Formats: sequence, C-alpha cells, structure tokens
Amino acid sequence: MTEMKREIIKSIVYSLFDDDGPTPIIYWPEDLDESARLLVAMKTISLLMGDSVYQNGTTIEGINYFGILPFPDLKLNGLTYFFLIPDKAARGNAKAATITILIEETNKIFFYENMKYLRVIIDNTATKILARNTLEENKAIMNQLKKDLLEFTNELKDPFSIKRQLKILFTGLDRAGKTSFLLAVKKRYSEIIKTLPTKGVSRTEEKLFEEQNSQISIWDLGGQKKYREKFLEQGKVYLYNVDLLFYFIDVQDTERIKESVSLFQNILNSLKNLDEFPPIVVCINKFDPDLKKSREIKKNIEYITNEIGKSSHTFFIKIFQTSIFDHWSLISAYSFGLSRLSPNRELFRNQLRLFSDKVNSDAILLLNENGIILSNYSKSDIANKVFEISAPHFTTLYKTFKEFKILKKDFIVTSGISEQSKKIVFQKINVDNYNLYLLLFMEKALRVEKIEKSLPNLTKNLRELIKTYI
Ligand SMILES: Nc1nc2c(ncn2[C@@H]2O[C@H](COP(=O)(O)OP(=O)(O)OP(=O)(O)O)[C@@H](O)[C@H]2O)c(=O)[nH]1
Ligand SMILES: [Mg+2]
Repeated sequence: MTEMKREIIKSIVYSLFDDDGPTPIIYWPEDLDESARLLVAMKTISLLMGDSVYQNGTTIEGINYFGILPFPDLKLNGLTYFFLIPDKAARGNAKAATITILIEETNKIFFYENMKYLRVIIDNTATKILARNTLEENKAIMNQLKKDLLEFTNELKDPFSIKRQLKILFTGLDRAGKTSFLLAVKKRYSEIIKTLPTKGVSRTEEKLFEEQNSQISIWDLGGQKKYREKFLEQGKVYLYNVDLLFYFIDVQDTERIKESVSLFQNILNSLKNLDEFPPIVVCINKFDPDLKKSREIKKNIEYITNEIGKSSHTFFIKIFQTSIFDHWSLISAYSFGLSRLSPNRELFRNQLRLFSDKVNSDAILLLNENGIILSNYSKSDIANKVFEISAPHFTTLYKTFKEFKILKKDFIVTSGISEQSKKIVFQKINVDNYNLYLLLFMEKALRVEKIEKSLPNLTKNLRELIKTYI
C-alpha cells in the first residue's frame, strides 16, 4: 500500500513593492487564496520597509537577509528572504522584494533545522531574479525553486521533527574561567568562590524565553589534561553537531598562553576533520579592570589576537576581552554568541534600524529580562564605541530600572551618566508573558514624543517576532 507523502512546503510567494503597494507577483499553489497571498506580501514587505518608503539617496546596500515570520491568521509560518531590486524608475532607486516559503506553524522547526540549505537555494533564486528578467522568466525561476524545495524535502528523513537542539561548548585549559563565567553571567556570584575544577562535562540548559522553539544545551568541558585529551579523542561525541563554541584563555597566565593557543588549534583541526564549522567566540579572560594598563597583559592580548587571527579565514571568530569583575564584558561576549544562533537576528536588527531612524537615536539595544542582549544596532562605529564606553553604567542603570519596575514605570530617561553619553532612554516592552527592554542612546536632542509615537509599531512587530527568535 502506498501512502501519499505529506508535503511540508505549503506555499511559496514572491512579492514586490510596486505601484500598487505590496503585491504578490508569483505564487504557488496557483489557487492560493487571494487574501492569503496579499497578507504574505503586505506583512513581509512592511517588515522590510517599515511604514515609510525609501527616500531618494537612502543607501540600499546591505539589505538582504532572512527571517522567520509567524502568520497566525493562516496558521502558517514563513521563511522570508528580504532583498532590494535596483530600479532607476522607483523611488529610492530600488524596489523592495521578498521570497517567502510557507509551512504549517506546528512544523516551524523545519526552518531552523534546515536553514543552511534553504538559505543557499533561496539566495540563488534571488540572485537570478536580480538579473532583471521578464515576468515569464521570473516565473520559471520561481518554478525551479519550488522543484528544488520539493526535491530537498523528499530526501529528508524526517522533515516533521519537533524539537530543535542546540549545543554550545565551553572549552579552554583548566582554570581559564569557564565555569566562573557561566555563573557570573547569571549573577550567581556566591557560587563562584566555591567553584571546583570541572570533572568531565557539566551540562546546563539556557533559556532566553520561557517558551522557545529550541532546546539550548551548554556543555562546560573540564579543562584538566585528562578531560581535554578525552574530548579531543572522542571528538565525535563532543564536537559533533556543535552550534557555537566558546574558547577561554587566561590572559594572566603568561606561561601557559602558548599551550592554550595550541589547544585552540587542536580543537579547530578536530572540527575541520568532522566538517563542523560553528561560529567561535574567544574570550581573552581574566582581563580584570585593574590590569587594563599592564604592559604584560597588553603584550599577551596582542600575541593571542595575532595567533587566533590566523584561523579566521576558515572559521568565523570573534574575540572578546572578559572578566568576571566586568559584568558587561561577560554579557557582551555571551549575548554575541547566543545571537549567532538566532536565524532571525538580521530581521531584529532591521527592526531596530528602522526605529532608530525614526526617533533619531544613535544606538539601540534590545535586552531580555536577564539583561541578555537580543539585538543591537548603532548608526556608526563611533556611536557604538561611545555606547560601549558607557556600557558599564548600564548595568547599574539596569538595577535601578528593575527597582523602577516595581514602581511600575516603563520609561526612564537619564542624562550625563558619563562624559560621553548624552542621554540614555530605558523603555520596557511587554511581550505576552515576559518583558523586553529597549535601551536607546541619543547623542542629539531627545524627542520623547517621537519615541512614544513610533514605539507601538515596534512593539507590535517584536511581540510577534520574538516567538521565532530562537
Ligand atoms: N582574576 C580573575 N579570576 C577569575 C576570573 N574568572 C575566573 N577566575 C578564577 O579562576 C579560577 C578558575 O576558574 P574556573 O571557572 O573554575 O575555571 P575553569 O575554566 O572552569 O576550569 P576547569 O573546570 O578546570 O576547566 C577560579 O579561582 C576563579 O575564581 C576572572 O575573570 N578574573
Ligand atoms: Mg570548570
């Protein structure tokens, strides 16, 4: 008996912002409900553009990214690729375009699990469309996408699997500070002093939100010789399917820096052999605030940065200088790593960018309840630097804010916290069961009414998108 195979892909829509506004240009199935396809076009295009059209002279570079969007009215979830098609005749010299693949919302893990492949074929499709074809040619291109997708899903063993598992590894020599880092991020300070060397592996779960699509496991690997030898030997168990890797180097342990760099290279080699290329966050750790001027430490940092940099053509590597005595440094490194796991990070960033343009802020952070940075945007490197310089003050501010939370205030403005920071605005956003926080940095005049006017739209978008953050 043959049973008809259930197809996971329900629909595909190519939309364009043309003279009539957001328009579904090409769609499959051909009898797709008109209101449904219009909804897909409207929602995707408006997330890309905000509620404004591109002004002449606005730069259009760098807008091409993916996002996973909920369509609760259709009980569907969409994977959307947002891009701009250069067009001299259009306002802003470009037309906003989206390609959306839709599946039932209960199957959304499919997107997270297969992101790598889906990105490639959708990206290819968009590139072909960018070559400016006739409608007929574009139809053929979209038809090819459909064929590729159906072929891909047919080959998958289990496209309907339900839980997305993420694995984060904490590695480095013994005493590098891995376990302390994890405790300090959670502000479990009293436990740090009691911490013993990790035996084997210590596994914990990370939750950014109570309800999230992914199960995030953190593997804190004991760095003592016997343990690290074991995990390199049994690379298949430990390094296989790793989604993110943290590597710790004790910057104060000058004698063992070479040894640490060599362990790092061994790990990278094992990863290569397994054909695993996770993003890597290197923490040059124990960079305590009172040592910032030390020449020896400076030399060590230079050496490490240089050595680590040699591997950055094969791996995505980001280096942070961290210390448990500088909470912000931990949060920055940890959040950066976690945000790499969100397939929606670019979509979030674009939301912050649009908002930032409207309220004239120079930098924005979006935090969860535990102060983890979910997304950030800054207008310039300078704004970003200033933001970072003021950052240590934020943690204090955050505490103040928590107290304000008790007072049920949602909005705080502070000024002149540090010489460089002109104004910082804290804004609480309620998203169903939990709170998110927006932190705005304003170099110029603060216009509270602008923020109040633009906030509802941002809140509305975040409220929906947060469900697909990770
Ligand atoms: N000065 C300083 N000491 C730190 C820092 N982080 C951790 N330590 C200390 O370094 C020692 C080792 O820290 P652990 O967190 O146990 O190191 P680990 O990397 O988990 O070690 P293993 O479990 O053996 O692999 C402890 O005494 C910590 O208090 C830091 O940022 N600055
Ligand atoms: Mg440990």
